[in-house]
Amino acid sequence: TTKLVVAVLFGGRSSEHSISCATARGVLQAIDADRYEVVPIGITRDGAFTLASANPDDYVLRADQLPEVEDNGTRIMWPETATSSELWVSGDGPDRSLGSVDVVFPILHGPYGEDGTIQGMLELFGLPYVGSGVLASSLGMDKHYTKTVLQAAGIEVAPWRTIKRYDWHKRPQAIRAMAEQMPLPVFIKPARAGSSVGVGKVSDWNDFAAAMDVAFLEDDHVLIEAGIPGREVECAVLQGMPGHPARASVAGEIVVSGREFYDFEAKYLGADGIDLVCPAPLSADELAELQRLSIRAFEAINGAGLARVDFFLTEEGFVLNEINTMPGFTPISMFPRCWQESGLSYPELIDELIQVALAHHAED
Ligand code: G1L
Repeated sequence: TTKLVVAVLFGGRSSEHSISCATARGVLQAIDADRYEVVPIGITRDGAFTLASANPDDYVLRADQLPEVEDNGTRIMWPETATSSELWVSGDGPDRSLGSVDVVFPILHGPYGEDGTIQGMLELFGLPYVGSGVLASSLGMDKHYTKTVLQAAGIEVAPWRTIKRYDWHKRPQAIRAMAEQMPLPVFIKPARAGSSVGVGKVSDWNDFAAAMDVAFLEDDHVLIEAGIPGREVECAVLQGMPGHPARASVAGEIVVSGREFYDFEAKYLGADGIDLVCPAPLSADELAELQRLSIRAFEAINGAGLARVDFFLTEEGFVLNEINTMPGFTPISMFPRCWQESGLSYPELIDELIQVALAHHAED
């Protein structure tokens, strides 16, 4: 039997270029080499698609040195019609074929990564790919629209207001007065930004304007969100094979001690004061409710492949915080850990995602 060819797409023009490289490292290292052949496609910070190194050790994430896709001069050429899945490479000698690609694993974040644009490109090429399609990817990227859709699906979300940059600059006093109707603390979040960049916690209204200005550096829409007191509990969802329902993992919990909240450094550089606990201590009823809500949220955004759904567990029940269609996916990230605890190892998870992507592509 011949191996399935998996194109792993990573890097890209995003602030999370290095996180993406570190995630690709995990996938390159863990993917079952007896069944899959990897074509590593690195996107440079300038947006060039290159044939990158397949050596996982070239993508180690360290605090003092972040991994990066370097421009080695090669260029990937995509199929010219949706009836071909043959990729070519130029720039390292005569143009040559990389053979037919069976499925693409897009490990990309932020603008041009998980906002649906790469997914749209892959749709145009007719290539099967892992994860959500155009709509869910685009929704998942935007906190305002995600909350709007989930609220319409009957899922409780934290109360929020969305402010446009133009309005903020025109009427900052009125916006502050409106915000002051909410109890403190409030969280200020750019509508579209990855990994907590630009997010601020406001515990004193005198800090409000500065937090808004910081958030507006990341996007021209900013959310003012009520802080929800409660535990931060998460669930990992996997799409089923065609005709089968999505499945939800055991719960994970983020236990913060000594940090204001779970920020970028804490998430990716393993900073002190943050513990990812899995399985999280929940009653059987609480877990069942968490799993039901997570699957409902996944379906409400028309998710495919996978999603991590984050909640606050309050005295009145679960309040959805975020749904992430491209969750942290290194071997030590919450999503793989939740599935590990549910009986699916990291290599099995990668395998499952690829097989589900292929099966659904064959269905349409
Ligand atoms: F392809 C999948 F499975 F859908 C997929 C793609 C990307 C899963 C997880 C991710 N995650 C990332 O790309 C990221 C961790 C680099 C986002 Cl920051």
